[in-house]
Amino acid sequence: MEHHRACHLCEAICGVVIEHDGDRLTGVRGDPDDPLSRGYLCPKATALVDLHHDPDRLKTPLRRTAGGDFEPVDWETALALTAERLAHARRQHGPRGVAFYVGNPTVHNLGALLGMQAFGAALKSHNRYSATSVDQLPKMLASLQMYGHQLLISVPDVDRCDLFIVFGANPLVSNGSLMTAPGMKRRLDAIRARGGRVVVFDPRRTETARVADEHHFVRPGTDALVLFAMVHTVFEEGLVRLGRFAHHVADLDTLRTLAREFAPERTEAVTGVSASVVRRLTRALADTGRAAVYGRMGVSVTDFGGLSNWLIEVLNVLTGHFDEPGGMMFSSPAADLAAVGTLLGQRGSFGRIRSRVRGAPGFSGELPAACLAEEIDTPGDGQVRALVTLAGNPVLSTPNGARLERALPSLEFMVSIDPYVNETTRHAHVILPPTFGVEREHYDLAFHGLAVRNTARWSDPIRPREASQRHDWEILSDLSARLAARGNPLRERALRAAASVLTPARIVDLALRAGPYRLTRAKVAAAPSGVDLGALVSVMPGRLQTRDGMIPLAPRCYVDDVPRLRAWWASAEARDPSQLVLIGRRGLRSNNSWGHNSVRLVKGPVGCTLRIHPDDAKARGLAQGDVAVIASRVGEVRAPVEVSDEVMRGVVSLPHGWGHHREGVRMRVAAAHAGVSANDLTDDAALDAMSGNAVLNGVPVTVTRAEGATASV
Ligand SMILES: Nc1nc2c(c(=O)[nH]1)N[C@H]1C(S)=C(S)[C@@H](COP(=O)(O)OP(=O)(O)OC[C@H]3O[C@@H](n4cnc5c(=O)[nH]c(N)nc54)[C@H](O)[C@@H]3O)O[C@H]1N2
Ligand SMILES: Nc1nc2c(c(=O)[nH]1)N[C@H]1C(S)=C(S)[C@@H](COP(=O)(O)OP(=O)(O)OC[C@H]3O[C@@H](n4cnc5c(=O)[nH]c(N)nc54)[C@H](O)[C@@H]3O)O[C@H]1N2
Ligand code: SF4
Ligand SMILES: [Mo]
Repeated sequence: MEHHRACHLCEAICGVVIEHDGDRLTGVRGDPDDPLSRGYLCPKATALVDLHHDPDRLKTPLRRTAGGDFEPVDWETALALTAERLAHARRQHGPRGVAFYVGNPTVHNLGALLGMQAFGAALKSHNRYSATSVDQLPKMLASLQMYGHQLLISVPDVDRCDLFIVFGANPLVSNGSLMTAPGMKRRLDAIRARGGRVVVFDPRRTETARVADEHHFVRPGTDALVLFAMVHTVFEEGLVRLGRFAHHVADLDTLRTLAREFAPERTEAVTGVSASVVRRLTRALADTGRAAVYGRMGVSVTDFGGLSNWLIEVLNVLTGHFDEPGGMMFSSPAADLAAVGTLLGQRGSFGRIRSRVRGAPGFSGELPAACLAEEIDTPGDGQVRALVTLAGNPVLSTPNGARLERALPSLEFMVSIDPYVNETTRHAHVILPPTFGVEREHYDLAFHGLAVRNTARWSDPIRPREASQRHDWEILSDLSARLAARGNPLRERALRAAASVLTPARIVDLALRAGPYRLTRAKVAAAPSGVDLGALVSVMPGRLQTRDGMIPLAPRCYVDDVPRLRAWWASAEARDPSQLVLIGRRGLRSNNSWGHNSVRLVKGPVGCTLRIHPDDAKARGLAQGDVAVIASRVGEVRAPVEVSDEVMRGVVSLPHGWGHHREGVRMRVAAAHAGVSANDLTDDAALDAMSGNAVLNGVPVTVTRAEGATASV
């Protein structure tokens, strides 16, 4: 039998056809009729099958015993205990005392995405964290500052673009991020086939760089200087082309003044990108009708992620590639999360709250994830004493995860809503495992809104869940009702009744009806491969949400951050040239920290290796297969060495999401391919001070040879 649905493992949301014989999934292939993915599939899709049948995946709630082990308990016991302990912690320690960390899979999970809103409200925590601040926060901040809404996220119209300039993204491996565009190889090939060009700026000659027309090494963390140099060139060479936005932008003169000091001839020594490259590409950008500048993780999680993301938006606006076909456009989703946000008064906010210990800025009610450990291990009023994690693994995914790992056992109570006992959840007192993948219904509320083509697709579950299982949204709404009722049974009953009416399916239906195409859930569900709603269309200035309807080109927070960039620039010029810096790397068969329990995904060459340039290796007496000791301010790990000139001199690359050797982890396949955690090296003290985003790239490290050890790579 065949079951059509969306792959929920990454942002590409590929249409898949799952082959099954009732209870057993037997295979997965790309759905050729899906209007967005058109049959494309990556190797990770096999995890949909493998993890479905994974014997380590939890089906029953677990409770920690006095001896420190876990025992299975029934749902009523687990949920009642959780609600009681959370309410108790809140009473004892106040709204800051209970923290809530929300991980990445939530965005790929309709029920969790919706359920966490109500749960967050019921928990009333003033200590919220998510993977946003180790990822795309600076892009959302730029949207909020310039377009007035954190979810008005511009995406490259790759299918009509003739010059695609990429800063710090590797879509051939990541399959695209803040750019839902399955099959990027095909789409990039198409740009080149129509005579267009692809240009990549990356400290590593990545899989994407290899298929591009041009690749330029850029020193990690220096993109803001390259981008400022491009803005400088736009002004200096008279390349401003505002087109129909000429009367919709503000602060053009402020921007011009700010960019003055960043002549490409001055930035090249530190960035490694020559002035001639900057000038030539800036001219090409301004002179190409359909062009886009796009940036992702590589520019986001650096010391100047905020400035870099702002400057990328600015460049597109300045050169006439904002909201124009082939440029950076906006999707028009059938169910519009941004519109719902506006309706609820949630356009986003910045700097309204500050973290207790170091005063780091909050974004949309969240504090930087890099602050979580110190909020737990620093005594005082407002100290975090209880924690809820939902679909997150911050021990492996946030900077200085080892510090968090040391802090978690001190919590009075911790609950994890998660299908695995992993590096983070093993510290929980209660683990509540939800349904997974094909077991639940699905609609990509977030990713249709980031897609390079407007489509809509509803996925039914393969069968109703077992009576012994709970969906994420059921777990969340149950806990919400118990917490919000505060012991009043009548109230609790009323809240449960409301939740049983306003199910995720019902909410999607309402949002579709209210959306621009006036669809219904039934209409979308009638097309199991999805509904095609056409290419992206221009929507601005109509959808701008800024108060005055203008696009400010120089918002205050960025202007105020320029002196910090200037100071850093001066110090970088004086830098010791032998100092290595660490960057990350994603693998095609790896999915953040939680795909490694699939046998088919971990087989083959070792994933967790340190890549180092031949000259840097030689200077340290390192050869292929040696084990290197990599040390940073916060920690030290050992990894096998791969000597390769694909990384630029002075840069080493280690993937994140590994390090499954930790005691108590119940993921047998992953533990047998443990690797080490890059986030035992990244530094929780190093934030993009302006935005509060984590710094995961450009981390200073030393690398030495581990005596007597070799490894097979
Ligand atoms: N050094 C370094 N660190 C990084 C990055 C990097 O590039 N370099 N990347 C960062 C990025 S971009 C991200 S998004 C973060 C991710 O950071 P996190 O979201 O904290 O971590 P994940 O590895 O995605 O772990 C997801 C967790 O969700 C669970 N899970 C999976 N599916 C479901 C589900 O349907 N429901 C529930 N309840 N749980 C589920 C998994 O078992 C796992 O425990 O990591 C960041 N960390
Ligand atoms: N296979 C696979 N796919 C994934 C994931 C996964 O873990 N595995 N994770 C998913 C998630 S959560 C996300 S957010 C996306 C991320 O999607 P992408 O951002 O496309 O993926 P990355 O591989 O992190 O790409 C970042 C690139 O930036 C480069 N880089 C590092 N530092 C710098 C710098 O300072 N400047 C510049 N210009 N470049 C730099 C790195 O070498 C790398 O090639 O991928 C998603 N897709
Ligand atoms: S690219 Fe791979 S993991 Fe991502 S949605 Fe498509 S099949 Fe799934
Ligand atoms: Mo991410």
